[in-house]
Amino acid sequence: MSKIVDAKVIVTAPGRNYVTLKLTTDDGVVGWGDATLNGRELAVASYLRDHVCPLLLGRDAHRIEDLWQYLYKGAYWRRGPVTMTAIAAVDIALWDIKGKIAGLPVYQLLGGAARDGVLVYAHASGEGISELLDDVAAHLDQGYLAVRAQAAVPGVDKTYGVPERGQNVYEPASAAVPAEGRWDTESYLRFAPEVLGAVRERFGFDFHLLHDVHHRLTPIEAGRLGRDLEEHRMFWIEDPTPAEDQSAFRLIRQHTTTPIAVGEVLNSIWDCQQLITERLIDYIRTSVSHAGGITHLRRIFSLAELYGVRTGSHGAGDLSPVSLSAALHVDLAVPNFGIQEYMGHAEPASEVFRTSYTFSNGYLHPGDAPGLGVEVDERAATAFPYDPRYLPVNRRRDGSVHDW
Ligand code: GCO
Ligand code: MG
Repeated sequence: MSKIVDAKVIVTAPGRNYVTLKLTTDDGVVGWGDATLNGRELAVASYLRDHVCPLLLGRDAHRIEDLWQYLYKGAYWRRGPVTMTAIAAVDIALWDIKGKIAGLPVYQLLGGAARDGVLVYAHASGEGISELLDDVAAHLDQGYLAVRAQAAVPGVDKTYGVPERGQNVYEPASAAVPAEGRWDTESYLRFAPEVLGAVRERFGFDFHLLHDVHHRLTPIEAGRLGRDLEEHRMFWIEDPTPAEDQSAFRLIRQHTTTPIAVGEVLNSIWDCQQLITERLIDYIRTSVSHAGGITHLRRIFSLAELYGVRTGSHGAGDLSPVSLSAALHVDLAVPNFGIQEYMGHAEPASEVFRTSYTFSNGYLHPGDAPGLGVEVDERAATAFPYDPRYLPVNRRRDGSVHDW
């Protein structure tokens, strides 16, 4: 038995806000978990501090499955991003502890490496097509084998996926309320095939090309986009329609063979049950930190395996390096791995999070340090106090709210 004797929540903003859970056992082992939920950080911090941390003290850190069931079923209120992010943070920290006690990297506890490295895709973007092409070229030069391409839609201010120059975040600087942008579906539907076609024309087909629609379309619009992109041989289009309407994907499927990826806003196996069991998607993108941790993510991925759906975990910069590392351990071990998103983290994140994953020739490897291989510098963290920030809100030309 390794008793949990301390549970602490750390909120820090080195480049952006991150919520980190620190669990300590009576034998002095420390485990780290990511509890960051972009734009709702303090809700998860409170859920942990006020309702979860006190329940952990005195319990055996080795009983990961039992603690997962206890926090999930014991709360009575189920699923949802806040609850599942909090449970994930505990779960990830417990796997970190188990690995450290065993003296093994977490992927070894999950069955060992099923591949030599984790194929990742990078983010390329531009205000216009030529700027995007330069960015794609830069990523291919760095050795990436898969690139996501996003460009600003003409006539639409603030397109998703196009950060301010030189920045690595998709949200505006600190603000007490979210910025509001305009959205126009018709402009986007005309522009997207042109942009992705320009990328293929310039760089050919010898790398994987991805695109994130970010929940903006109706099913029939998504079907049309997928069909228009077929000649560009996309690796996937992501979140073509809002993910919660699972049966909508049937309609998209009837119209296109472009592969579909969904799941970054889903939090449990039940949220994607229909998508997977009816084979409505090709890649499931649930993240380790928003879908109940390593324990629950593995369950989702196992269900997906049964139906031929591959994994494509969310890995945006608003998931902390603890999350990315946990994802890499899972990616290395699961049989139906597809690809891993890798956006990197805006500095000065590396002053707080010391990581051991490495990038080489388009692949990441989590490293062989015991546990997850990420350590958090608590002293450095205190220099970066919480900084309120929000994802933007989208409005259509008539002023009504559209999905961001
Ligand atoms: C992605 C995502 C992100 C989300 C962000 C929200 O595919 O990486 O869509 O960019 O918008 O994680 O917090
Ligand atoms: Mg996305």
